[in-house]
Amino acid sequence: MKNKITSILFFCMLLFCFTGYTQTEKASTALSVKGTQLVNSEGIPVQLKGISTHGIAWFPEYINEECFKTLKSWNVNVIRLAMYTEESGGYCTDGKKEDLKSLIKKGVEYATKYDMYVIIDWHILSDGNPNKHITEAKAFFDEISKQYANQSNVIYEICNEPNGAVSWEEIKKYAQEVIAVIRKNDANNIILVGTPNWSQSVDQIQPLTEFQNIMYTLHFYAGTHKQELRNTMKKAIDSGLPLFVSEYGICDANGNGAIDIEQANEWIHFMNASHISYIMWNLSNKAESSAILKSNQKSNFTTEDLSDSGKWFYQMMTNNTVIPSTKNENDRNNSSTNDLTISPKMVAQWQEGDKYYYKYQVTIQNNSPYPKTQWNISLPFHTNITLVNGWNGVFQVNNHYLHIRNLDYNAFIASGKILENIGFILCVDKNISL
Ligand code: IDC
Repeated sequence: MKNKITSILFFCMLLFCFTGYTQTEKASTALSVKGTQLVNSEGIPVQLKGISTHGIAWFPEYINEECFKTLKSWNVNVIRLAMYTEESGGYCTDGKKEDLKSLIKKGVEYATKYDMYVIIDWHILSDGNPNKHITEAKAFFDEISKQYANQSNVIYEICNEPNGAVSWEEIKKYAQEVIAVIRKNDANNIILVGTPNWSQSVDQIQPLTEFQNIMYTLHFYAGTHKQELRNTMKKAIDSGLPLFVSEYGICDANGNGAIDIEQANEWIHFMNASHISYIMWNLSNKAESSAILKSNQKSNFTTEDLSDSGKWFYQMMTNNTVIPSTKNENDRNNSSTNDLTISPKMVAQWQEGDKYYYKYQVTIQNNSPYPKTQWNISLPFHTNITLVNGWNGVFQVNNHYLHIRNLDYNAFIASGKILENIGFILCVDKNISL
């Protein structure tokens, strides 16, 4: 009986794993918050993973369509548009408001075109207390939320990182006023609220119970923030707070210094286990270790264009170490999995000795207007897996991922067509802890 329950549980976890699979998550799906979890319109948990721009006033050049397309091909499903409010070029200081808003408009347009979520980030930093520019914030979010009320892929982040002596009570007061303005125009889209101490003190939150679809942000930099902050985060989640990591880096909190891969991976492991969304800082080639680029390339990046943070990010997002060559349009169509809908389905399960076995069938649909002449897909599981058998593909297991690529006879998928009959059997230890 216990075994049966465990195997049903495992079955559910695998299903959950696939249904929450980010590559098939459509940005057109309206999100909402259920308990601590971000869910899609069918109530299925969703994890957003992506990258934040640097300040759009300083690095506007990365808001270009080809760049967003490139990021989408890395499995990015959310882009954060960071608009500083107070620093030089800031929205509330000497920034050109119309130029900044038109960059946001372009960013939302490109993200939408490539079916990604997009966060409009009111990036307070040196201003410390969000109330300092509350009048401008209300006017800005009034205009923006009127514009995007019917676009379910838009998320509003109303104060990046409150800091200094600002308390949760002061942030809450700010949030209540700004959210009330947004909610008059847009009843549903997700709103992210920053927390005290550079969005780390999630233990101080008294939730904004009068509004729906609110999440609270936690930010970390793996070189500085470690197990202690993860413990704080875990406690907050356990107490029922919906958290969203709208900014993290894998270097020091000053955005520079050595990167800490071990801590970075600890964080990713923890956030995946808790189904928390996370967005890396930053999409630029500034000479600082948090920037993911080191060349002047503005899209179609190669491995050589990436900084160490960028290489880690690409590998974390795609499970590949090297970016496939995009020499010509034809190659690009063939190497990206963007346009493929991958549908794995468990068709049988059984137990033998101390192992559980699961048989899957996979279909791959080509949604692009072009034929695919090769394909390469990755399926994530919640635990390390062992492959027992596989057919109609070349299979490779890497920890909890199963990679499958075409054989010669099924490399070709015409536009709009579905490839069937790919399948595999995997097994896991029955003492597996999920
Ligand atoms: C940093 C940028 C740096 C810029 C500075 C402005 O990386 O190039 O000069 O802001 O003050 C944050 C902030 C984010 C910071 C980042 C790194 O949200 O704006 O960016 N960081 O310091 N919180 C923790 C770290």
